[in-house]
Amino acid sequence: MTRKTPRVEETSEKDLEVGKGPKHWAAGVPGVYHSMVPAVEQMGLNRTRKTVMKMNQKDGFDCPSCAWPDPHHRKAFEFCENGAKAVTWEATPVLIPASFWAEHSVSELRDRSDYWLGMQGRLTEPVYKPAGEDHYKPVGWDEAIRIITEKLKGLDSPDEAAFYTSGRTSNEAAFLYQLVVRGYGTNNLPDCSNMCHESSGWAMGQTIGIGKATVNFDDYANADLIIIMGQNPGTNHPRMLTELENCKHNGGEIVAVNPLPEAGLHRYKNPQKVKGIIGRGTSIADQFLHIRIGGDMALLQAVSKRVLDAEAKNPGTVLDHAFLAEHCEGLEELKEHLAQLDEQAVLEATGLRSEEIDELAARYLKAEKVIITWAMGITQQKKGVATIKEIINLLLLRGNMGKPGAGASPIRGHSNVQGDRTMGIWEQMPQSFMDALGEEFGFEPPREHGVDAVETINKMQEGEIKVFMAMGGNFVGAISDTNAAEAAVAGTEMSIQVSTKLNRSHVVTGAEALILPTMGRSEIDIQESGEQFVSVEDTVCAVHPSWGSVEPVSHHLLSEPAILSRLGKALVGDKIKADWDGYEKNYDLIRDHISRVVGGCEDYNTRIRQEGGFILANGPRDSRTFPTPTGKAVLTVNELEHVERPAGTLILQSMRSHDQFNTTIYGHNDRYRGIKKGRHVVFVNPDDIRELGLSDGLYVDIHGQYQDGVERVLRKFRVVSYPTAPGCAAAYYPEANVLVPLNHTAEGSNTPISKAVIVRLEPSVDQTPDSPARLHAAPGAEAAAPA
Ligand SMILES: Nc1nc2c(c(=O)[nH]1)N[C@H]1C(S)=C(S)[C@@H](COP(=O)(O)OP(=O)(O)OC[C@H]3O[C@@H](n4cnc5c(=O)[nH]c(N)nc54)[C@H](O)[C@@H]3O)O[C@H]1N2
Ligand SMILES: Nc1nc2c(c(=O)[nH]1)N[C@H]1C(S)=C(S)[C@@H](COP(=O)(O)OP(=O)(O)OC[C@H]3O[C@@H](n4cnc5c(=O)[nH]c(N)nc54)[C@H](O)[C@@H]3O)O[C@H]1N2
Ligand SMILES: [Mo]
Repeated sequence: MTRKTPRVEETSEKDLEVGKGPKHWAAGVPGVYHSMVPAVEQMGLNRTRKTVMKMNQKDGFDCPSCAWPDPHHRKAFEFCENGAKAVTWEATPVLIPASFWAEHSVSELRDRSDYWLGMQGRLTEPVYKPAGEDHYKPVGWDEAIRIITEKLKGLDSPDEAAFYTSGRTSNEAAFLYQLVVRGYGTNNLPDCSNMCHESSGWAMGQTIGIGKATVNFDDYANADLIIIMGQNPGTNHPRMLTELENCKHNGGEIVAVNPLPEAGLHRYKNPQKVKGIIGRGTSIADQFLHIRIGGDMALLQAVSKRVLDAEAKNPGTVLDHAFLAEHCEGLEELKEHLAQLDEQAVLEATGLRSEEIDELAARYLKAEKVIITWAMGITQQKKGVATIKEIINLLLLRGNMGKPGAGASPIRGHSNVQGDRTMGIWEQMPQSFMDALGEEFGFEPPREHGVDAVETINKMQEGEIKVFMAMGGNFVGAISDTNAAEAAVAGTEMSIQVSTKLNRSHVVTGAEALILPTMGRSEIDIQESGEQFVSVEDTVCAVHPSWGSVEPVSHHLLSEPAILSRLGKALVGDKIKADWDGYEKNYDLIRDHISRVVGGCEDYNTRIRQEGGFILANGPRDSRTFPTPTGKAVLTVNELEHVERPAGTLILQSMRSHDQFNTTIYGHNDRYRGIKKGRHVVFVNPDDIRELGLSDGLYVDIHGQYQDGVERVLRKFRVVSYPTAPGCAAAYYPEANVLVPLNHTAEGSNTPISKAVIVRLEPSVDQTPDSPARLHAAPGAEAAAPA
């Protein structure tokens, strides 16, 4: 079954094709077709049947793509095009052969693209790169664990190591990981969430007492109004479109707020229905607000002000007075603050007309049940935390929380990023969690907070973090300021990656480096006590089991819990009361601990086995109880600020194409935006193209304008004339990370501001399409294609 020599062409941007602007519909026949062809081609019919069709089924595995929840009544095909891509990429029977490591030096691999690296196939054996050498070489599992343990035990302090987690890690692995790390003695547990929904966690924690969505799955279809802000569900949460369609069928309205007219927000053809396949599909957004980047805070304040003005005109009829009196505080301060709101400043910040804001306010006032959803367009902003607090303000004013069809709904990214946090993957877990952990395992956990993602790079730069371990993910590829980050990692003494496939973080390494290959979620996990399952939590707090369904690609692989049991035994051993050998044999033993340590997870082993799992309790959603210090939800006052754009510059956001999962590049097309065979593009509004003296199709160098003396530039990106909001440009992540300064982070959450970087576009010296594109330079050097 194994094809050992992948046919992968290195990327070249010379064949780039640009179509006619954004598509107006998403999914439909092309969606299903596009997903099945590569699956069958790469895995064969049998493996495709066992993977794609087992995804999100009750006896199957949780789709490893996004965190969108599953419906109660599941169809035979409970997957989307991008879920199929994710599982094909993971379950591919293409393996990296043992000869690979001798054939390719690490420095040679550093010149390869993320796409090429990922397409080499699955990692199957642990490999080690000694200091001073340029090749990884195979090592046994025992030897790998010994090398890591020796290094960690030799550090002056456990705080000289950092332990990253990406959001695919299961609850069982996450719980074990934080136990190993805290047992070792540090809270240095940065995670992908630091770069993702951290702003949501902070804003919601401070206002309603919990950093999670206050809605259930059924609420989407039952809302009168759903406002979608800074999110592109057609690409990143495609199954959400079904619920939006259901909402519309039930008479609900949908408003999209986005600087880009994204395909799925406009028209949707449901691939699950014959009507969707042949018909025109459902038109999704009733109103589209073409907002300027970073303008959401102003928009939300302006809508809240209109709500308060309506109340002043007809006292007693607009606000939910009973709810506000019983459950909220801060109303008077908010009223006073918004009375001063300057409409001119709002129009400038949003780029919208007053009438458009009036229309949104009218829709909000008409609706009895409102959900506001959001994702990276809101969180990865300087004012991300404040903007989400304004979302909460607007919802609270009319009691849109803790009742059916209403609530706040951050839509998480990675499939288990929320569960990882619940299990203790956070550098700042509350002391109550530490108490429970210490009690359960008979030790004193470290109490001081650890470092987040950005602080990890800062401390590497200062030489204070010397060892970096990652449970999945691609930290150097995902974090901002690529060149600085790569130099920082290259300056460490050891880096360790637990991974399924190769990526940038395996080739930009510490002096010593290890790769520990692991099983993916689609694979059957057999241990001494029998077949194991793991569990995950989705974006609406539903916790459910996930059973692998295909043979692992190699029997040398260990599961994540097995790797961690072995590391825990060697590194922490009997310093704490833990049955390290037992955890690997039987994951129920890990879940027993989770029952006793993690709030809301009591009787975990029983409840996870109920059909469909269980839903974690959530005070604001279930009973309008707000676990804040005063027991009330807090309406907050936030000073308005918008992104300044000096003359001659643009505000650049970095986003995902339709053919990628974060730093994993599946292919080079962005179908809904009309881009084919390339990624080095910058989308610019036609008026800005004219004003800046550029032209559609011109190659430009994108210069970052952050004033800290560091030159940040991406060379030779093609200008694509596109209906992005005036003054706003867009390019793809991770390439654009070169332009995001490390310390350019959101206030309060320290999340990199990936959605608003000020840039200047200069025509490239070389305007020929056929010079090879090279994105990655040596760590520390300017990342550039040949000039
Ligand atoms: N297929 C696929 N699925 C994924 C992922 C993937 O890479 N591929 N990634 C997963 C992860 S980890 C995450 S976090 C989610 C990400 O899901 P999204 O947040 O949808 O991802 P982005 O592509 O970053 O899109 C951000 C959206 O915000 C808009 N935006 C940018 N700036 C602003 C602004 O100032 N205001 C407003 N209102 N909008 C703005 C952009 O135009 C874009 O539509 O998706 C998850 N699902
Ligand atoms: N400029 C810019 N930067 C961004 C963003 C942006 O919008 N713009 N988005 C940010 C966001 S929202 C996020 S979440 C981060 C993402 O940051 P990460 O989560 O670190 O990155 P991914 O690309 O999702 O990680 C992919 C790698 O995970 C490994 N992997 C896949 N499945 C498994 C598994 O089952 N087990 C293990 N152990 N490994 C596995 C594979 O080796 C794969 O190469 O990036 C952030 N960075
Ligand atoms: Mo994310």
